[in-house]
This record gives sequence, structure tokens and C-alpha cells, in this order.
Amino acid sequence: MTNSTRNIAVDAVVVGAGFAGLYMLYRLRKLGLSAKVIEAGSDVGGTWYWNRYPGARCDVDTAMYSYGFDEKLQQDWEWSEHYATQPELQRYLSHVADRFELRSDIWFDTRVASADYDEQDASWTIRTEGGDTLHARWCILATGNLSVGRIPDIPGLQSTSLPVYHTGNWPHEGVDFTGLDVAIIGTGSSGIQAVPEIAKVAGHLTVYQRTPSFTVPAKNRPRDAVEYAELKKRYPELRRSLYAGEIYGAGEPLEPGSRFRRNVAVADASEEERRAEFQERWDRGGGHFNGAFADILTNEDANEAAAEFVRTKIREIVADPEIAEKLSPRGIPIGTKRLAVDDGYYATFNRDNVTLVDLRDDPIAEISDHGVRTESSERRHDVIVFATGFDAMTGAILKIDVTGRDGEKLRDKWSAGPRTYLGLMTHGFPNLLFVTGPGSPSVLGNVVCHIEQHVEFIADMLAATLGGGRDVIEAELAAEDAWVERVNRQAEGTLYPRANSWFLGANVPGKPRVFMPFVGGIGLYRQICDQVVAEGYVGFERSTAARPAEAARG
Ligand code: NA7
Repeated sequence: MTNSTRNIAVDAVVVGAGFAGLYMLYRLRKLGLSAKVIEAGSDVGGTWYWNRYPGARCDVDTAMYSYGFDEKLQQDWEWSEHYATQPELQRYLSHVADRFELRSDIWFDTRVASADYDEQDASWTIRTEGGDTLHARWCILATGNLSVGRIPDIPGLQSTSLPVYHTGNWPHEGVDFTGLDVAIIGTGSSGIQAVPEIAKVAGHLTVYQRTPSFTVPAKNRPRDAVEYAELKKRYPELRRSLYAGEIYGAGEPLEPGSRFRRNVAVADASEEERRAEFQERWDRGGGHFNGAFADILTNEDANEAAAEFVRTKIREIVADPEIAEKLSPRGIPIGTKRLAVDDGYYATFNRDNVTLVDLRDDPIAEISDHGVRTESSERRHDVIVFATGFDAMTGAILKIDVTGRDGEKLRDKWSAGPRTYLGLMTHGFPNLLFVTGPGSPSVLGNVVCHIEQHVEFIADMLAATLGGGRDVIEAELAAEDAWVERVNRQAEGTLYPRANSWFLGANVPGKPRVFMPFVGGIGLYRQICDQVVAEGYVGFERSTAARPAEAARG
């Protein structure tokens, strides 16, 4: 390391070197633009670089949760299992970075502190925490939807001498839990993945649960060579189905014409048909359980039928009826928080070395030097794991001090919730682009597919704009307002807003409650985007910078 700071000018700065940032860099280079990617981690991977907790793996079949932009890449790469583990995903992204020689344009171990728009020059000045400065026409935030971990503010936590970990920022050397008394707080997807793995080695594991989540078995298995070869032959067609929103690779049969969601309402099926459909999906495994009927996410009774099926399974699996009841979610429609996909979660509570503490009866009062004190008792632990989630969707964007036209701060503009046009841009911040930003399908479905669609939209829009001799793009205010309205309307037509989820920002005290992702699905979203392009990027004002600075610069 040297102490010298860097000062460069490029066409585009991309923040983040996960799935989104890597592909964005690839596409920018194809356009002949110069670019630098700024990455806080020491390697590529984003989510898959940071989330190294035991059991961390994808909840979508990785044959589809992977890039489709390069046929040779998807033919060459061999996924060993249906739901790849974090190390395998990290190896894949590392391979992509090497294969396309992306690393030379990535600054690792570098965190962006601020981004300021200069209207005179129609450019962004991006400053890093280490004091580097980059000037760029385009600033593209590929910062991820779940990248700012959240540890709740519990009394005693700052002063405890116990080791404390967060699933989203796991030590690279790993943590050896062998024989230890471990506490885990949080039972969302991360907790649900970590619990069975930690229980296998810990002396004792205490699971502190505030809200039970619905989870279905992943039924993960090694890839069958013959089946995989068949799948590879059909890759182009499967990717088309994925982009059309017909499949998303969450356990559904990856066959032509197969649908993630069936076009049958629960009310139109007999009791027997319902059970058979739920059972079939439960047995197959994966998040497509929710697609069993068309109205699970829109009709309360339909949702309750699916929810009760899962509760029945919990009662069948968990030996102690009291524990089974505590693990059974009630009052939260299934699927309105991301449906978790697990490997033996409920059965783990049959182990002698696992205890469930229901925080609804007995909230946490303090973290002491010995363990966790709830209102009724203190339990001793050697180590505490927080699986308490993220400041989702806007967290990483707003961590950067972004200043747009006329000195407007993005934090101020979004103080009542994020406002974007298509999840791609926000008015008042020209040439600032988001990959899978709030207002796009982003986290609802297969994120990699959503990333590819956004990166391609952005690359095509830049090409069309620059090709037409223009170099400034800004979301029009009216288009943005109409889009925000549409995103809200779309969510209100579903059961999603009923849950206190991170989709709503409800998990972060003080965060505005606004439903952030577009719930209409990638198929509809893609059609809308295609229409926007067909109408000449309607809603995006594209112009040429009035640039007296050009001469001054040279
Ligand atoms: P989630 O899904 O946000 O889950 C966080 C969990 O932590 C959830 O059970 C929370 O309970 C719990 N939590 C949060 N704060 C507290 C406090 N103060 N006390 C006790 N329990 C608490 O995050 P994950 O990392 O599991 O998953 C995020 C996404 O990553 C996931 O959806 C996948 O897409 C991958 P609560 O529900 O708030 O009562």
C-alpha cells in the first residue's frame, strides 16, 4: 500500500463489483467507454464476498442464478449443486472477472464516500474514503440491495466482551463453533440457513426468534450430469423464459412451457387438488412453492391455504408441539417476506443441543458479558451471531453522500422514501444510474436476471444517447412521479404491504415505510422498459451539456 491518492478521469465510475458491477464494466468496455469500478471488498463477489456464514447458499437454482449474456460462459461453467454455496458463487464471480479480464479496472479495498454532480461540466466527482478522486460523465451505483448489515441497538452490546458476528460481514477465516455455546438472533433467510449448520458443531445453540418465518425445503442435490447436459442445450430458450417472467429458477421444473405461477385460483381447486399441488411443490423443493396458485399473493384466503399447509408440515416435523407452534408464522401472509429455502431447519429443533427462545413472550433486555439477558432470565453463551438483516435497497445508496443538481442531497430527496423512474434514475441527479434500484423488480425473484436486464438497458441507453451526440440523461419529474404511483398501486393490489418486511423498510427504526420493489414481475417490467425504448426513451430527458468547461479543462 502506498499513501498516495489517485486522481483520474474516466467516462464512467461503477460502484460495486458484485454481479451488477462486473457485468456493467463488461458492457461499458464493449461501448468503448473507459470505466473504473470501486469496490470496498478485497475481491469481487459483492453479496457473495461478504455473506460467508455457515450454510450461506443461493435460494434460486444457480443454473439460472448466473449470467446468461455469454453462451460460452454458461456452457463452460459447471455448477456442482442446484443451490450453490457461497464459496462456489464466489469462485464463479472470480472466474468471470478473470475470464473477461475485468480486474485491471477494479479498485479493491476502496469505499466511495461521496458523489457530487457538476452541472457546468455535466459530470460527477466521486471521492473515496481514502481521498482518491474520480471524474466521470456517468456514475453507476451497483451497490446491491442487501449490502449494509444491521445490528440492532441492544443495551450492553457495545461493551460486551463476547465475540459478536453479523452474517452479512463474516470473517474470512471462518468461525469455529465446535463445542461452543452459541446464540443466534434473527430467523430470516440467513438465520434459517445458518441454524442447521451451526447446530451440527456447537455444544449448544440457542435461537432467539422474534418473528417466525415461512421456509420450505430446498431439496438441494448434486447436479445430475445427464439432466445438466440437457439443461445446457436448452439454455437460450430457458433464459428467454426467465426474462419473460415465466420461470425464475426457484425450484420449478426448468422445462419449456413450465410456469412459475399456475393460472388457477385456490378457490377453483378442490381441497384434494390443493393439497396435491402444495405437496408436489414441497417435495420438489424451492421457492416456487408460492407459485402453486395464481392468487396466493393477492387473496387472503388463498394465502392462508398455503400458509396452513406449511404449518401442518411444521407440526409433522417438529416433535414438541409447543415448539412447533412457536415456529409457526401467524398473521403474516406467506411470501410477503421473502420465502426462505432451507436444509433441515425445522428438524434442527428436534436436536437436544438446540433451544428456541420466543422473544415475543420474553424480549431481549441486554447483552451482557456472559450472554443474552431476556426480561425473564439470562442465558450464558460463548459467542453471539446476529442474523438481523440489512438496511435493504436504499442502505448502500444513501451511505454515499450524493449531491445532485443545485446542491440537492439524495438523502433529502428520499427522506420520505426512494423516488425513481423505473428504479433506474432519479430526477435532479442527471447521469446517476442505479442497477436494480428501488422501484424495479430488484429483489423479487431472480436478482441476477434483473441485473442483466438493467445493465443491458443502461448500456443501450448510453449507446443511443451518445450515438445521437448527447451526453446528459435525466429522469423527468412527471415520469418519476407516475412511476412511483404505479409501483405503489401495484403493491397495494397484493398482500405484500401486510408484512413488516425489509421490502417496506419496516426492519429499520425510523426508515420511511414505502414499498420499494416493483411487484409486477420481470415479464411485465421488461415489457414496460421495451415500450419506453420504443418511444425513444420516453420519460428520460436526453440533452447535451452546455459545457464552457470543455475548453478550460484541456
Ligand atoms: P431478514 O430477512 O431481514 O431477517 C432478519 C431477522 O432478524 C428477522 O427474523 C428479524 O425479526 C430479526 N431481527 C431483527 N432485529 C431484531 C431484534 N432487534 N431482535 C430480534 N430479532 C431481530 O434478513 P436475512 O439476512 O435473514 O435475509 C435477508 C435476505 O438475504 C433474504 O431475504 C434473502 O433474499 C437473502 P423480525 O422479523 O424483524 O421480527
